[in-house]
Order: sequence, then C-alpha cells, then structure tokens
Amino acid sequence: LPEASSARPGPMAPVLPPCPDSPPPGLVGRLLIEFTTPMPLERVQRENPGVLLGGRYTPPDCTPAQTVAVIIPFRHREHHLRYWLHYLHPILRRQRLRYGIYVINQHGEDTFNRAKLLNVGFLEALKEDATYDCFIFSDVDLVPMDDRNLYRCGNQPRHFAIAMDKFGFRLPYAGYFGGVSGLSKAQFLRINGFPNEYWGWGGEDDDIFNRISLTGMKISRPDISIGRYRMIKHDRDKHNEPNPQRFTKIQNTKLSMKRDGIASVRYRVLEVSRQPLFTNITVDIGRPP
Ligand code: UDH
Repeated sequence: LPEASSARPGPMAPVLPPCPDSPPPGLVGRLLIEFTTPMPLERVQRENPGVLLGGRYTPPDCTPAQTVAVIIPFRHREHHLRYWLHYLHPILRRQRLRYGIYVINQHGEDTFNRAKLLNVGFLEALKEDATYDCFIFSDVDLVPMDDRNLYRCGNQPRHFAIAMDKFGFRLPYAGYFGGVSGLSKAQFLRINGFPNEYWGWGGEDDDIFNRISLTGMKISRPDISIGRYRMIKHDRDKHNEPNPQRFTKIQNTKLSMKRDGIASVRYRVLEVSRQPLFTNITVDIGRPP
C-alpha cells in the first residue's frame, strides 16, 4: 500500500467526530518568529513526532473537513526549509488539519519558474493522495506570525500573506496575490491552474490574480492584524533574475490562460523522496524557449 493510506483511517477505525472549526480550540494567536537560532533537521524531527513519513499528518481525535496539500516551490533553500518546517508543522497541527507537505525542487540550473513548479505540485500531490481538495502554495521563506491565519480553502481563492514585514505589514498593492495563497481543487481547475510561461522572477502571481478575476471569482483575505508574515531575509537567487517580459505577459492573461495552464504543463519527475517531514519531488521542467 502507498504511504498515503497510513494517514487515513482504515475500514475498521472508529468514526471520529468532525474537527471543531471556527476557530479550532488550542490556537495561541500571535507567535514569536525569528531566524537566528540554528535549526538542525534532527531537532525539527524530534519536535514533531506525530508527523508521518513524507510530511503527512492527520488529527488523532477528529475528522477534518478538508485534506490540504501544501506546495512549496524550491531550489537551493535548504536553510529556509528547516525554519519553515520548524514553525509550520506545529501551526498546522494546532489548526487541526489533515495535510501533506510537498517540496517541488527544480532540477538543474536553468531559469527558475515558480508557477510551473506549483502546477507540478498540484498534479503530483494528487497522485500521492487523490483525496486532496485544498492546495496551499507557499514560498519557502514565509512564516505566518499568527496561527489564527487558517491554512484551508473556502468558497473563494484565498490570499494568506497579506501583511509581510518586508512590505511594512501591508499589501504592496490591491491586486497582490504573492507569497502564500490557497485554492480548492475546483477553483484551481476553473482557472486552468497557473501559467507555465513565466521564467525568472515576477509577474506569475499577477497572472494568477488575473485568472481568478477573469473567471468571476473574488479573493478572500484574513484580517490585516492576523495575516502577518515574517520573511527570511535573503539575496536574489542566481538564475531567477527579474523577467523583463512580465509586464506585457500580464496584459494577455485572458488569451494565454486558455492554452497555458494545468492542462498543458509538461515536465519529467526525476525523483520522489519521502522524508520524515516533507515529500521532496525533484522535477525537470525544461528551460525558457
Ligand atoms: N525559490 C527557490 N529558489 C530559487 C528561487 C526561488 O526556492 O532559487 C522559491 C522560494 O520558495 C522562494 C520563492 O521561490 O521563496 C519566491 O522567490 P524569491 O524569494 O526569490 O522572491 P522574493 O520576491 O525575493 O521573495 C526576490 C529577491 C529579493 C532580493 C532582495 C535583496 N535585498
């Protein structure tokens, strides 16, 4: 049997009551987040014994309404990932989620492509567990400062990272949809997923915002006092330079979203590796034309 099945009750398991949801009891609210204490993976593992192989978790005493796949676009950020895992596993556990963590690792040194990696994450998470019905897309360097910012999906696409420290705890602009966002499976399919053609930094989050608006959906956001985030400071990565085409591309979402999206994504999975705190999927997504 695949590992995924161990995260779900078998036929003889007792029926658990639905998880309390509004809000779950046991949340602590505002959190102290810092990135100076060294964070070896062994420590994070030791502190999260309830997390199953591949970074899967199911509350032991109740049945959550949703199953959440958290998708992280990734290359060469092991140091950030350790902090992310250290902070997020306990938060997601307190939020009474059934979830799995998927790190989508871009193979090679060609130009980075965040949105295409997120498309891959959607498809590959569903191959691991067809019951995922909510997808949270999170940058590896963003940690929520409040556990009342619930990582789940609602009846509209959700933007979670609305008040980052680097933007002075405000939205940088009204249509900002970057950092951490969440869509149900149905919402994601309705917009044909994310664009595959944004190579390098920038624009892909605005294209996603356009897709959502063009299909008549509205972005839902937490309260500004709750949607606060700390970003791990870093320099610009190599091979992720600002994409000069982004300004013209985001003018064309209406046309491009029909042909470019989850229905047309091409990639090759090189390795799926179930680690104690996350599933790593290394993928060849090609290079810009
Ligand atoms: N990412 C990687 N590896 C890379 C590039 C990006 O893992 O080489 C992922 C990672 O999850 C990251 C996300 O893509 O959080 C977004 O990329 P980013 O963090 O580079 O984007 P951001 O807008 O920063 O946060 C842009 C460069 C800022 C330079 C500031 C110098 N003071």
